[in-house]
Amino acid sequence: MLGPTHDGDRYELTSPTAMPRAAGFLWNQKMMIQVTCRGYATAQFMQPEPAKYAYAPNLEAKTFMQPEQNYYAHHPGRFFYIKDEETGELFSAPYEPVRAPVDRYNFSVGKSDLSWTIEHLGVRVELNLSLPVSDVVELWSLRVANLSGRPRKLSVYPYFPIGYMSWMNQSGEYRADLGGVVASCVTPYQKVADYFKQKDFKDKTYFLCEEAPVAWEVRQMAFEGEGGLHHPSALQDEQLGNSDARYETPTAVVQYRLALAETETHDYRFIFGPAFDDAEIRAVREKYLGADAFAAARADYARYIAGGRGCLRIETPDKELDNFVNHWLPRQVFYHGDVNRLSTDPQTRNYLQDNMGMSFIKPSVMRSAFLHALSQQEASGAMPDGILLAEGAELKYINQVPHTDHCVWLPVALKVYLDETNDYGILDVVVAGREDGIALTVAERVSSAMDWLLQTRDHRGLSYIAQGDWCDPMNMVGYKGRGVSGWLTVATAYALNLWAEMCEQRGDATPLAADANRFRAGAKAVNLAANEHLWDGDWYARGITDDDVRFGISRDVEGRIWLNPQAWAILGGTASEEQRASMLAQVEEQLATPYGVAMFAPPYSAMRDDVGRVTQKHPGSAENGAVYNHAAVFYIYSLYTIGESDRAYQLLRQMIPGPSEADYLQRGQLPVFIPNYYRGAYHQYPRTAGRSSQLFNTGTVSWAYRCFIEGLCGLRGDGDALLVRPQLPKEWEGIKVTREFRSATFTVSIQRADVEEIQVWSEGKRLPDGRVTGIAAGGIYALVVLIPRSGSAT
Ligand code: CEZ
Repeated sequence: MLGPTHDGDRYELTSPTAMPRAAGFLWNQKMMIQVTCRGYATAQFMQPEPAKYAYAPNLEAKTFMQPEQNYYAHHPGRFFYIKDEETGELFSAPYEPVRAPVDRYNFSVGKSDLSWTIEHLGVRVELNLSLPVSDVVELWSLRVANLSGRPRKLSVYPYFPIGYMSWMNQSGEYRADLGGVVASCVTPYQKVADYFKQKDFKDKTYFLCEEAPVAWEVRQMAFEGEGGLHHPSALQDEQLGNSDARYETPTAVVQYRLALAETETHDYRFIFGPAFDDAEIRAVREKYLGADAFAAARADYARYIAGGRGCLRIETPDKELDNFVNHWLPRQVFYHGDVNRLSTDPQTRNYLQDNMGMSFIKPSVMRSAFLHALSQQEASGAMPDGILLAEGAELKYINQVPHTDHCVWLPVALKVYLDETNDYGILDVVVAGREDGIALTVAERVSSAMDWLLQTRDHRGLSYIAQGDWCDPMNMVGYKGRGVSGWLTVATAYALNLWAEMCEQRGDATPLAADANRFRAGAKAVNLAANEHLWDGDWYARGITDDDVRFGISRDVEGRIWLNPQAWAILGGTASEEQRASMLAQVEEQLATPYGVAMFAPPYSAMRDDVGRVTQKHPGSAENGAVYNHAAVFYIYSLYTIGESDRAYQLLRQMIPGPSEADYLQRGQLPVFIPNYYRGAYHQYPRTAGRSSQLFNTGTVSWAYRCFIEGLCGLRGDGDALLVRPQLPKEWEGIKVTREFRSATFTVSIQRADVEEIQVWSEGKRLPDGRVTGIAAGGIYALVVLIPRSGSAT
């Protein structure tokens, strides 16, 4: 049903029904498209806000990308009907809208293209979608092959629904001069000011054909008639009706009448996308619509994606894991750092963590993102809820709700960057404030953010939550101004310690030495407060409400134990070894599922108005007790920091769908990305537990990649050295790793041996403390690492 190609850089699904929402996605810096195995598609482009060129059949709300999207017959998609002209039989590729059970089906997800092969009625249909590097254009190729050994007469109809473009003005027609269907609209608005903002929008959608069709249909209603999408009336006639759409829902269907000799094949190419005017459409056609141009654009795009290949290749006993880590995980990290979730105002914590991942892929991108974020710091030291990326961009949606955690992510992201690059010079870079023009160094700005965290605490020393922390929808714990976050309190300790550590790296003689002392002391005080007010006997509480009610504690029937406070109490140095032991046991007992560790349990079944909107989400979905991978990966990372290698690895592996067929079916997702969540509520709703959200926007991936690099493989930068400290799960005898680090290449063989402690060998010499120093750019280093046989390394 599902498997990798020989080198794992593609995944192939051979059933259109087993995992109906399974999808792949492609992007460039201007657009993103997600296409399901059955042909439904969601595409967006930036102008500069996310916009569509293929719409739903009714007015769509503008919102962030949603999890668990529903697909329905009229959902936007890219489809190809094939009709046998001699018998009238019909099927469609990839599978929708006809849903004919086909003889052979293959959906193949690559890193820079998606393709399908469908065989039915003695005909093979091959589809391929790719993108160019820098334009908003879908490049579609279609090959129709005769397999039947006799001459055939077919009609071939690409069907690209355009949908409800606008309630003000929409139309469409076939344009012989441009060689395809062009639909036009006016993006609806009411305020005069919006006219000026929108007048340069790309309000045309084109579907262009390399080869002129014999007929077309541009009016959706005329196409479907009484037959519906399963059996459109227009396809029952010999030829499409050549109609247009005049304030009617436009569509793009064209017809080719194809006579194929016994073994003949025929190739078609199409392009689909938005444009401002005819001139742009003509130019795009000129540039892309031809065999050579397609081939060149695909090769360029493949190179572009390969530019995000990351810094790690592993060979472990688990081949499916290797595929994921070597191909798909860095690709998803790259996607996040490359386009910031196609938002012009990414949430500050997302922006920082998504770019943190770029430290492993293109560190210069992280560097400039970090400076850009700091330029939007407020005079108080606070970080805003979102970082504006485009001229005229505004804080929208969740960014209009005050969250108090954004400063925490500065040292967290910076640490990864500095470990990877040793670019401590960044701390002296002067950043002018966007609003006030005040010039401060990076170090001064991070220190002022840390001071803000220290100040924004209550009389007990706990961090205020306002209307949310990392958990966006936890909006009513502190909306009256008193409630505090248990997670943010311990996360503050972690942030302060991290920053103190970075300051200490600069040496005692620098002005940062004083900051280091202040923040170390601050972290201590925060931890004392956390232990006094939040420790509940076996784990840390999630917070204390405006009305002084502690929650996330053993007395709670719902929302009893939350993962984040435990994970970050480990990171922040809040928990003693004894406390850690009881937390870990409780997490295992109360939060473990076969699909990963839940964010909290039990999920809420009804509104709790001193916690907020999170409790109103469906139990087990999203933040209401799903296996929310971002929270899970914080925990995994924390486990690696305390040498809990087996626990860490087990959870990390559970984050990736498969490799058993049963697991794939339950998750319903291909192992080509990590989704933001898998359904939780494992005990309440086992039928849906494990189901993927299919949403590939998630802060999880930069941390997951980090866990593989620095945790599992134990290859982390530390000052001018590479620190080698692998943490293999106990069932592994050894692995091989290639790690690119500071422009050098390390090939590392990690093996179990009769040793007491980890030994790192290079050119026959044992390296003290497992540190490789004197790394030369361009150098190739072969390391042999011996790790103790009994359980995990110390
Ligand atoms: O958004 C994510 C945020 O992008 O939720 C995380 C948060 O840390 C990320 O920064 C946890 O809350 O508003 C909502 O209810 C949404 O559900 C968001 O919380 C959520 C969406 O899934 C978007 O990805």
